[in-house]
Amino acid sequence: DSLAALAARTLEAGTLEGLPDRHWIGGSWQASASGRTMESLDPGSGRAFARFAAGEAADVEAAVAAAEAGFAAWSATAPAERGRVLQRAAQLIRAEADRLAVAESLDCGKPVGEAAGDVRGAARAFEYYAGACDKLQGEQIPLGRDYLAFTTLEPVGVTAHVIPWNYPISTAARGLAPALAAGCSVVAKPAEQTPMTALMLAEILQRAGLPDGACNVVTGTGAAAGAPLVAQPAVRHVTFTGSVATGRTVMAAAARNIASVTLELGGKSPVVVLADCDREAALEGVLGAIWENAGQICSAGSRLVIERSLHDGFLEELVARTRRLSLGHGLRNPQVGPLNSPEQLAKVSGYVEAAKARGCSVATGGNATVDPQSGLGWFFEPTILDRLDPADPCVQEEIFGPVLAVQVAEDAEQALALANGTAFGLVAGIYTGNVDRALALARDLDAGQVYVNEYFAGGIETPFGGNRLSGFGREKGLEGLRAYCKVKSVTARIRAF
Ligand code: TXE
Repeated sequence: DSLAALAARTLEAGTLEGLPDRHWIGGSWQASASGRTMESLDPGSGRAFARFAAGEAADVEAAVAAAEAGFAAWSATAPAERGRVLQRAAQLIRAEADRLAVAESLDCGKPVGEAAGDVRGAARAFEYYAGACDKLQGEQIPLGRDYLAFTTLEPVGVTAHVIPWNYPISTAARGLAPALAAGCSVVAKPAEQTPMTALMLAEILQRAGLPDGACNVVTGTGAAAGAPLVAQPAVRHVTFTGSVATGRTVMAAAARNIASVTLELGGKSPVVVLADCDREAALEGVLGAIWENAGQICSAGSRLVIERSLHDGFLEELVARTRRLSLGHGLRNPQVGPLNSPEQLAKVSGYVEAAKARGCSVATGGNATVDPQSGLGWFFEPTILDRLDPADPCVQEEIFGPVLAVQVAEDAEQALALANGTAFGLVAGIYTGNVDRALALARDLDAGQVYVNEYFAGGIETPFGGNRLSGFGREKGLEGLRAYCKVKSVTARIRAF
């Protein structure tokens, strides 16, 4: 098919023609004020495939100024017309899906089939929020006959979106679509490892009819471009997805301007598998929860919490299926691609080497590796660490790679305690055939979202976000619009005439 053909041509050429190489500011491509550029690296080979602008404070200031002008135009656009623009954006994303997916795979390393799914999800985000533009209604508040009181929802203004490298187009879309739906303008700062699809999306939005400046994208490092962006006084809301450490810095910067923030930080999400589950569904669920995007997912099911009576046979089968996973360059569409960067590979290796040194049981995998076809790239074998202690660093800390930590529970009650036993609270999965246990666990698990009998169930319609160190605020769903709206209440006295 056309996606496979484009992926094969791109793999052969080592790059994709016509990739963006500058910032998108005020409706056009702009070089950095400094003239500096950076290299984009292909994680499957380690080779540079493109250059892009290395943004700094001057570029950020230009983008925020453009966003202020863009806000005036976009917030004055009739809601139904805003909806049409976002709907056209969804159509254009679908029309250009193959190219977006190949660019995403090349930039991130992820299997091109997964990237195609991310692109479909991005189109769906614009479609979903397109329908919300003309439904952002306030309320009428009863104060009796002599008053008329109502609320209006106003866009908060210029919003900043700091995007990580693991799901670049998905994260951009799930932030930009609701912000634009609410009438806000946006400045996005994609991760320096993966700037391509956010830039492509900005140009698509322009073609869909977005006014100049309503969407801007500045590329560059977190320190040089991200930090000045989140510190801009004109930025009224910051949506950040990334590490806990950077989340703290971003929140502190926003606090100086009393700007609001949405923080979607890391996780160490448990998949609780009870003895009464549908074993096949649980096996597939656990596999997908950790091997998708090579485990580089904030909501990865990176811990398997399993009842002892099921453990031995389940693990044996899990290991067998894990060993059968294909590994390779993302553009060949394997089941598992490379890690995104040498830094990420070093982080994952560090955790697993330390676990080995502590004497942890490695049920499968455990080593850094390369693309079997080219001998290149930043790969790590899908790894299962069995019967870990609840205090083990591989249970407590986000590894962000293809490493599954297994914890054994005596019963459902202990499974709940183990599942809740980290500082994170992003996602939890449950596999059980017992309705009471499913509902009790769904109630008691400390997580922003719970999946019952299908990990990653749901979509743009279902709110997503974390508790505790996983952050706060909710993206996706109608909840995801709240961050971009400010409520005004108007109370009028009606005097006799
Ligand atoms: O994250 P950072 P990194 C976790 C994961 C990973 C670790 C480190 O465990 O191993 O974080 O990854 C921008 N002001 N997650 O170093 O620093 C940066 O340019 C403003 C989980 O890549 O958080 C990028 O665009 N912005 C996660 C974005 O922040 C700054 C996804 C994320 O980078 C900045 C990614 C600053 N001072 C990593 N410093 C998830 N929740 O899904 C950096 N940035």
